[in-house]
Amino acid sequence: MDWRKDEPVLVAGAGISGTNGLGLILGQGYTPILYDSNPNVNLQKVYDKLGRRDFEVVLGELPEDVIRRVRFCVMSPGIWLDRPFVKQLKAAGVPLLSEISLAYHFSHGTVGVVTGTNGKTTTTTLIGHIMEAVNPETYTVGNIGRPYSEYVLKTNEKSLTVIEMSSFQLETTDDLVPDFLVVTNIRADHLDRHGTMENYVALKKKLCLKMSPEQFVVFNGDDPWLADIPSLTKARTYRFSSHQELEEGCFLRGRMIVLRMNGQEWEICPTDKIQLLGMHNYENVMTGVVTAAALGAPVDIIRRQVLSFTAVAHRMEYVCTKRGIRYYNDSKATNPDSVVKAMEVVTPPVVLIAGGFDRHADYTEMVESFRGKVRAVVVLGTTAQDIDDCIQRVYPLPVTHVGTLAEAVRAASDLALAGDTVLLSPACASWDMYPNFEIRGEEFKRLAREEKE
Ligand code: UMA
Repeated sequence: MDWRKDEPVLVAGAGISGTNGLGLILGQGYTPILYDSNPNVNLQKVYDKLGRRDFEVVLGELPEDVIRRVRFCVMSPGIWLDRPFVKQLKAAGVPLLSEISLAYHFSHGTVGVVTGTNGKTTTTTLIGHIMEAVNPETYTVGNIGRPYSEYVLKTNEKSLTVIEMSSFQLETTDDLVPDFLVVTNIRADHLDRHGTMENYVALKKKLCLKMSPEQFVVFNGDDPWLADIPSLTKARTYRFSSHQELEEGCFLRGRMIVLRMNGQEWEICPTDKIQLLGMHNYENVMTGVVTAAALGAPVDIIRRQVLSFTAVAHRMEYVCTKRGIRYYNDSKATNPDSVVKAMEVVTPPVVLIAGGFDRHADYTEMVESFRGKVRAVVVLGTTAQDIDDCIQRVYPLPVTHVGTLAEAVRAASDLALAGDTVLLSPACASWDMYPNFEIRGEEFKRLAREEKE
């Protein structure tokens, strides 16, 4: 997309994506207009962050004359495309671009995208951790919490950028053709926004459609939603699998992670040497191994980096032990499937803290995974009653309702006995009570650390 520096560009959303997207184009001499539907947005914070205030700001309703003036609109991922102002923009023929697309416009070097439902952050971080040892100019950005716009001007022809992308970001990303694409797995998620599973899956696969034979796609070979990827793309494809040996790709042979590529085979390491727990994490490691190998990383470096890799924050993160009770922060578990994964690795008995923003998820499978592991559940947030109802139907357990995370930690600590684990694994996004899951996780960690010795 080409546009003149004096043509106004609308940047919708004054959060992390919007302010960084705005900062990027402002710094390049373009003419952004910042728009936020929230009339009470803290503009001083935005001005302080950017260190300047020489740009137009529109809050609340978006006036017609602004819609008529703008060349295109940079969309923050949290904005649903069915919002009236978005419909007005579309009707006026204003192109919508994600903040990722905007940043990509200024990018150099190799660019890869990691998407899928679960394991995106761990996989993005692991690919970054392996590739940093090969190429010091490696950046991990995107949904991981580090906006692409903040880093893109540092890139050059030698750099490698690995972008974690959510389905929200993919909705308005059409011109990005990555050098490699990784799709970790598909589970039901964000269906409140995307409507059907088919729409959601199509978003996760859309970037492979324009890729060419010198590029590659890595995908989960055990996931039926992804099986048609080789027929959708001209790019080379590599799979990983925890169920079957593959002719090419990365797979488990017993406990050994094995890489097979270009007719050669290497044993990377046994799973019990990895500092992450659970089959889903072994799958994340296999994804990272095959991606790094396809990028040309030497196997001895891949092995060394896999062995030194530790869990990412807010994902089954050990916090502290108080009165013999272990506290774990899994705030990043924003859907029920992530809680199932937590149940596979947690040491029982567990007192679980769950609940949050309502995305109309089905909790049946999650509650099934509580069997023999969970002693009691503390629920909070908009979904508290739905989770309680599901527990009473599927696997009845004592459930305590609370109003705040502070009350939840207090109640869970009272319910837990020495030797138990208190686990925050909410199954829901945090947006009914917190700006994001990181702040929810930080608060949980602070509260747990304040519990009596
Ligand atoms: N806003 C409007 N109109 C609307 C909706 C929102 O103006 O209709 C405004 C809000 O008033 C607010 C701003 O938009 O001022 C917030 O923008 P945002 O919700 O897009 O959030 P950002 O701060 O830009 O953070 C986003 C991602 N958030 C979402 O996708 C909801 C972050 O992912 C991401 O780390 C960040 O960009 C950098 O790329 C978070 C997330 O929860 C971690 N992601 C979901 C997930 O992982 O499941 C998708």
